[in-house]
Amino acid sequence: KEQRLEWFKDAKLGIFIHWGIYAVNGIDESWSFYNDYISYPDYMKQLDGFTAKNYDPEYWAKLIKETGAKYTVITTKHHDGVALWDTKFSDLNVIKKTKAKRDLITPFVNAARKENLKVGLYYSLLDWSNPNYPIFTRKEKKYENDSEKWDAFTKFNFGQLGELTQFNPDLYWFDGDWEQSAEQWKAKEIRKLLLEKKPTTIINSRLQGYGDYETPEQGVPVTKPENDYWELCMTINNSWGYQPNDKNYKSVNQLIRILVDCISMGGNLLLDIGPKPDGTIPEEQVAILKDLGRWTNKH
Ligand code: JFZ
Repeated sequence: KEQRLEWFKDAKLGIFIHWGIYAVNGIDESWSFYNDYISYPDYMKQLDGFTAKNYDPEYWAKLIKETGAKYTVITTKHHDGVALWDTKFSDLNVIKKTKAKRDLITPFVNAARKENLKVGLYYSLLDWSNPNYPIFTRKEKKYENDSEKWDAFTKFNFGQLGELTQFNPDLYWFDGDWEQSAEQWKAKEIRKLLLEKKPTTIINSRLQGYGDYETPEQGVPVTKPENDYWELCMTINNSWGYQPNDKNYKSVNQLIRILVDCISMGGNLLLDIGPKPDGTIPEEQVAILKDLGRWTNKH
């Protein structure tokens, strides 16, 4: 058994947070413009409505702690390329482009640590907004076979990842790896960089084979996954981000059943919530998390 994965093996429950400008219109995170549901300029107009005015990271951390979760993972940048921390590698960040005007990741990391939670950072490897990234939408490519542009993009990714290492996260949750190969992402080098900075950090599976644990899809796996370390990630309703029209919340009984099924096969549940653009957590989600906590704290 690997020492660095020990806390993860025992964690059982984690809380995932998808927070981004997509919460302003309450539409699909990034995919809405990729799939042409909304134009790119209209998607980016959501920057104006993202205020983080009532963002209370201490409250978030306390609420997460109350669920009985041992770790939490927050989106630092989704496929839309909008960074929630003060990155110097792109102006497309909430400090420069939204009324939030401040780094939203640092206070969350600090608050979570204060509650003794392990902290994970979600980072999308692909960035549909970046001019040096080849793919724009389902229908539109920015370029094909341009190694200079791709090199520039790789430098950009390594630059941003270097910044994320400064948060000293316990876990990296990569996403969007499917659009390129391990060689193109330099997945091996990414892993090396992150472990050099922090030998105990762990990496999810979406790094083209260079991760530490398995992430079964959609639902509870029918049989125990082969990897000793695994995590099921799941939405609290049917959306990753905040979508006010999606009232399809899972019941607490359902969630407890899913959690117990994961635990019985040695895995964790990473349950996702979607805060509003002002930083408040929708009341339905707060109620579910608290109810869940009442159960986990008894068992
Ligand atoms: C990805 C994202 O595209 C999505 O927007 C969200 O952030 C989610 C957590 O991750 O979507 C995926 C990618 C891979 C799987 C499921 C959803 N998968 O392998 O099951």
